[in-house]
Amino acid sequence: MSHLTAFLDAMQADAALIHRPENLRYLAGYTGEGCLFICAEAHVILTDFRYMEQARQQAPDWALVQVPRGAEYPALIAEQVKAHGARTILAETDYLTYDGYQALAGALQGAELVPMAGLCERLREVKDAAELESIRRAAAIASDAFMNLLPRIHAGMTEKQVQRMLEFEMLELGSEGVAFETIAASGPNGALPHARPSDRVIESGELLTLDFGATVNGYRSDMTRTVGFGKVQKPLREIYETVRVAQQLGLDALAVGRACGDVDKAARDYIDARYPDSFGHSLGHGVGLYIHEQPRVSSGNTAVLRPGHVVTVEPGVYIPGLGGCRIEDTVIMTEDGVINTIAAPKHLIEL
Ligand SMILES: [Mn+2]
Repeated sequence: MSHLTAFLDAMQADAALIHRPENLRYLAGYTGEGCLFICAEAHVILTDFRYMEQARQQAPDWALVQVPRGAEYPALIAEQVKAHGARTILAETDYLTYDGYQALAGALQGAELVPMAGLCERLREVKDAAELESIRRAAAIASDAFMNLLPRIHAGMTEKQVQRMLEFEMLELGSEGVAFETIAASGPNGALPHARPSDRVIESGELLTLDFGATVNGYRSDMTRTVGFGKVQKPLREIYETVRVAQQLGLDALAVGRACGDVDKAARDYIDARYPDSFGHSLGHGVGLYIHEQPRVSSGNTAVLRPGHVVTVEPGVYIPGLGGCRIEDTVIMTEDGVINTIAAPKHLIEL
């Protein structure tokens, strides 16, 4: 079933308007600007001159409406609504700006805008074969880039230098861009889970946490590896080993039918017993067209893992003043078990 067919099946309104770029891509395969109008008897891309030819090529089954220079989208959307007699129209009220919503509501006299409530995002949770292939390719690029990076980095380099090398390598291997802002956190910066790469010089004896991903066909991968330089200090080695074991416990806990919260707990209990209050974020999250999407692998989440879910497993330990460690894989849930898309090793590598 196509994404659009599934959307129409789930759509409990006369029509829907789609504005999020990722959802335009998901439903229409179209990567330009504009919006979608969808109802039972029509599906339409509204865009301007700059994207008409692109829309024709990427979405040959969709009707096209060109928004003329100087014209406003709401008036043309209102024409579609009127032409198809729609009374209730789903809209991405969690994405539209206040001004955009007001303009739309003003133009749609006699029709009612209804919050979409994450409908597209719920459909996107379970990936089909083509989506999984894109994620696997993105994961392979990131993992290969990391392995190519290892022989080329050393103590004395800055976090930013490592970041640039890693991102260049991913682009060389075919990534469309980075999946999100690369994290490169060395020494005490490792205690900040989302540290931004700085001009700090990496020293011997320290750990460096690299959290990064590649993008293929708009689909992302997510991985984290922590590497050591020289002979890593003993307290940091102990942290590393704790995180490594916890990450494996998390991976081992993954199973179709299991609640996400139970997977989080499997890794969290192990860390909490050794480093209380040092693992302050969720174990993982869904990955797809967004780097963070459903399902959340977090404490107490009763949502159940299903075939086609793609989730990360990424425990960490963060000790202010000392440093930290995180290890992360992106995995695919299938009927026959779990596929780990990240091949890079997880023992402590000392460069
Ligand atoms: Mn992640």
